[in-house]
Formats: sequence, structure tokens, C-alpha cells
Amino acid sequence: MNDSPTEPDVVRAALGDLEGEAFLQRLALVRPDLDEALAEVYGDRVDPAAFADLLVADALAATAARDPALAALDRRREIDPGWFLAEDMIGYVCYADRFAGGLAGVTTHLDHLAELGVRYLHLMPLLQPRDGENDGGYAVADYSAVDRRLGTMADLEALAGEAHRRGIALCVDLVLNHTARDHQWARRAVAGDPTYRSFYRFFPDRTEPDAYERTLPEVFPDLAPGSFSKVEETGEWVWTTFHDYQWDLDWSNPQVFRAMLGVMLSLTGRGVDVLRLDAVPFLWKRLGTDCQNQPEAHRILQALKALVRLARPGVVLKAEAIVGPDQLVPYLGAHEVFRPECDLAYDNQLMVMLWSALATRDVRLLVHALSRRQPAPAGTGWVTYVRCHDDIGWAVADEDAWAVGIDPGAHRRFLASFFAGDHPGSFARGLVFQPDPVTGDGRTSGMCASLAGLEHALDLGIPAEVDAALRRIETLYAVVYSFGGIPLVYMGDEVALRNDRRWAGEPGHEADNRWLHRPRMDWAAADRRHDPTTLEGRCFAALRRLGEVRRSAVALRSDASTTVVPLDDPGVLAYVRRHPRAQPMLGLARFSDDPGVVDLAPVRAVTGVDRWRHVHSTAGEQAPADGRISLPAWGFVWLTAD
Ligand code: OTU
Repeated sequence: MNDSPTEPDVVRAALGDLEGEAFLQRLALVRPDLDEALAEVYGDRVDPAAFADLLVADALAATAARDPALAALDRRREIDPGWFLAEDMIGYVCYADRFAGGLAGVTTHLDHLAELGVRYLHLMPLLQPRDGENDGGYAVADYSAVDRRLGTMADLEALAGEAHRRGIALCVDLVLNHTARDHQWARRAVAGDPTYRSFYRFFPDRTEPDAYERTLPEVFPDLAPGSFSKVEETGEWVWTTFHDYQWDLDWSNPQVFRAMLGVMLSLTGRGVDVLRLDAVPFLWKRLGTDCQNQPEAHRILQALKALVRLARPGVVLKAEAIVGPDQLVPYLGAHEVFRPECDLAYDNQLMVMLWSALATRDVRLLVHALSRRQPAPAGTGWVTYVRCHDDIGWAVADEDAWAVGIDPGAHRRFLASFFAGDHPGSFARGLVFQPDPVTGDGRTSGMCASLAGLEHALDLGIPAEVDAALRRIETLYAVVYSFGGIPLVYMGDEVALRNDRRWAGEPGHEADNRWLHRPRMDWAAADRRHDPTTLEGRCFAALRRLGEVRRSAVALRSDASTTVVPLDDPGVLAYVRRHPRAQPMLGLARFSDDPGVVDLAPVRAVTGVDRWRHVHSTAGEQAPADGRISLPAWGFVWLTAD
């Protein structure tokens, strides 16, 4: 008897008739994508069809072991594949320990998230990292165990179960570009085991590293210069894009692919719904390039997606690719021919452009950059955000800046200086992260509230400045909640948490000022969230309300289209959201210290809509009259076609 996992009898024996039939249908759907991708990437190393069979067997075994409750969730999501693009998907991201002491603590704090309407919870890296410095958990020593400081796999399963009962999807980081140098694979490689030596990229001397470095940018020029590190035990060099303790995996090795697939199947088997795929642009290296966004990196993701669709049809993949817009949209499958790849990607560009507009009080760069971007392909979406655990890299495309008459280099340097509070008149209180002595560029660390001026305003003790800072925070989040994508609240922003001034005091953090914006949750502050006379109460009420309104607005779904409309006033961002099942909505956000009146004629020209009705705004009811609407300083309005 042929026991190939693609034989109907084998599949039915493993899964039963009904589930077996569904698996075979999915296999028929994804197998062409899988074969094509594997042939291109691994065709010279293995027989692609035999390798595909092996992977399908892994998928079959994982499907057979699927928990019935998770299988039921898969089924529901197959029926409603746009589940994660819905208007009620509101996200929250936190470190389990800094939010609530660990996984069990997160489970008991889900009520706090429920108040914000959260239906998507991203927990920062939670697998067992190396001891000592571990880049906030992005140096994994054991993919099969939960970080013992956070809890156990059983705690993770319990958390996923409780989240599902509350309708919350759980997102977890998967670091697939590199492992810690303390991982078993790396230890065995250093000990000379040929199987594991081929998991990494070793070089006997500097010849090849030097050749690669001629075109490789540095990710952490200050913390960890270069992209290769010396292996003390053997005297060789190993590829380390990030820190010297994070060893890049060699994805040209099919065994690496299979091992990581195993990790994905196992994590999703615990109830994880969304995998945040860290640093995906770096998976493939090619001499003479920047070794990012190579075609093979996309092929690898397409093959992984095909297998996830097969074994875990309800699971979503989120790309973390902090790259330019033209390089970014392909991670959502947008190639010449659409190829399923990741379902979600971070909208890094919107985030950068919002902060740029905040500093300059001018939206022209934002409008230009976002107008020319390709939309997310049907069935996929963005994750929109104001802040995250990383620094803000001032990824302003040269051509976008020149197009609106700005010198890109000077603008990037201005932004780094403005948000460090160095620029005259700046209200921001951040720090420069990784100043690059070669380019003069720098990135920015800091919490949303501190970058938006709250710390500065409180120090000045001027109530009007405090109001302005709170309105900036609300307006940034209003755009992120309505622009198209799953809005992701960064832990603490809901109660206007400021920078952690003691960030450098924790061992292993002193050299990395991203810890400035990775505070512990201040539960005393959070306890004031229902008191409207407090900062926390004002901020929390604003974010909660944004969520409530979003949940009731079909046109704010992630899969509604977004059209940015240039206005005559450079201080106002206007965007129209359209969905076949709803009236169009119009979002207006004012990036200016002064109130103003906006002429909506350009919006009428694009939409044909004459009459707009108030839905929500910073300050009271605001309706247009005679095709004009007045906006407060640093305020927003959401309108719907009447
Ligand atoms: C990611 O970021 C994580 O978000 C960081 O916290 C990690 O340090 C890093 O990976 C290493 O695991 O360069 O400055 O295009 O920009 O993966 C942050 C993607 C980073 C990279 C991104 C990376």
C-alpha cells in the first residue's frame, strides 16, 4: 500500500472521512503553490516533490493532533475568512511580564482589555530566550518551551483558551531569521555536528563576510556593528544580522525550513491564532545586494503559508517587514501574479508619516506617500499602530520627500532631533536610537505620550499644553483606528503612560534605549482610568470610545478601501473609507496648533458626496455646513455620507 500523505486512504485513516475530505480539498488547493515555491528555493538540494510529501505528512500529523475546540475555530474561520479584517478587531500589544507579571497574570487582566474592546492580543516574545542579554526575547534558546519567568506551555494554552472564550485572538512572536547562539542547534554546530553546522552560515575567514558587507546595511550600527561575528570556540565567522548572540539561520537548507514549520505547527497547536513572523525580509542572502526582500524570502513565506493553510486553516500570518512601501506590499502576496503569503503586515509607513506630520504640522509628505501606495490585496490587511516596542526608524523615501520639496536626508535628521527634544520649540521627549555616524541618521525611542508632548506639558504645568498633548495622542490613535487595518494599542498608551526614566537600571538593558518605551504597566495609574478628571481617565475614555465607534462602522473595516484626498490646507489629513455594505466615511485629522476651517470641495470631487453627517470627533458634535467644516487644533472628525 502506498502510504504517501497525499493518498486519500492515508488521509482518511488519519483524520476520518469528513475531516479527511476537507484536508484533501485544502491540499488540492495549496499543493501547486507549495510545489512551485519549493522547486524554486530547494530544487537544487532535494527532490521537491518528495520534500513536499514530507512536509504534507508533517501537516497531516499536526491536523490529526488538532484539539477539537481549535478545529472548530478553524472551521468557523474557513467559513468567514475575513474574520480578522472585521470592524470589531481591535488589537493590544504587551510584554506578558511587564503588563501582568507573566502569562497567568495576563489571563487575569483580560477584563482591562475587554474594556477597550480588544479582540486581538499580541504578546511579545514568550519562548525561552538565552540567559543574559536576549534582545527582549528575540534571541530564542528553546522554541518548545515558554520563558520560565513567564510561565509554562500549560499557561499559554490556558491563556489561549480563556482568550478564545472571550472572542480574543492570540498573536505570538515567531523569530525565524535567527536563533540564540545558545540554542541546541547552534551548540551542536559549534561542537562540529555537520547536520547543525548547515543550519547556520559559517565562514572560515573574513573573505566572504567582507564581500557581503560591501552592500549590507547595518541594523544596529552602534549596538552591534557589522553583520558577522567571530565564533570564539572555532575562530570562524558566523552571520549575525542583529546582535552577536543572534545567529542567522541558513534558510537555503531545507531542514531549516522543516524545523521551523514544526515550530509553527506546534505553537498553533497550543492555540496561538496569529504568528508575528519577525524580521522576514532577512531570510535570504545574496551577494552584491542588501540581503533583504530577496525573491526566495517570499517563496519561503509562500510555502509556509501553503502548509499553514493546509494544517491550520484558521491561523493568520503577520509579516514584520519594516521596509519601504514598494518592498512591503509583496509580503501580502502582491506579486505580478497574486500568491498567498502573509495575511497581515505592519503599516510602518503610516506610523512614520503620522509622526512626521506631527512634528512639521504639515501632512503633504504623508498624503503624497500614502496616495501612491498599492493597496493591500483582497483578503489581507494592515496592522496600524502609533508606537511599538521598537524604535521609530525614519523611513522617509527619498522620492517622496523630493516630490513635496523636502530634502530627505535633512528631514530624517530633523525628525530624530525633534523627537529627542533637541530641536528648538520641540514638545517631544524621546532619545536618539542608534545614531549612524556614516549617514548622520538616527532613530527615535520614546513612549507615545512623551513623544506627543505630555511629559513636556506636565513639566511646564500649563493646562492648555496638557490638553494639546492629549489631543495629539487621541488624534494619532483616531487615524490608526480608522485608516484601514487592525489598530494596535501599545501597552500603556491607553492611560498615557510616559517614558520609563529608570530604563537603564535593569541589567542587560543599559545599552539599548528602546527600553525607554518598554515600561512596566502602572496599575496605580490604570486604576484612575474611570476618573474623567485625570490624564488616565481622559486618555482611556478617548481610546475606548474610538473602539466603540469603530465597532459600529462597517466602512472602518480593514478591508474597506482607503483613499487619501489632498486638501488645500497642509494642516489637515483627509481620507475616505468605502465598503460595498456601507455608506462612505470621511476621516479628517488636523495637525496644527491652531483651529481652522476646511473646504471639503476636493472630497466632493472624489466621492460625489455633498452631505456628511457627524459620527465622532475630539470635541463635541461637528457637522459640515456649506461644504466647510471647522476643526480644533490637533483634533479629528469622523463623518458618514448622509
Ligand atoms: C525585529 O526588528 C524586532 O522587532 C526587534 O525588536 C528585534 O531586535 C529584531 O527584529 C531582531 O530580532 O531591525 O530595529 O525589517 O526592521 O525585523 C528593528 C524588519 C529591526 C526589521 C526588524 C527588526
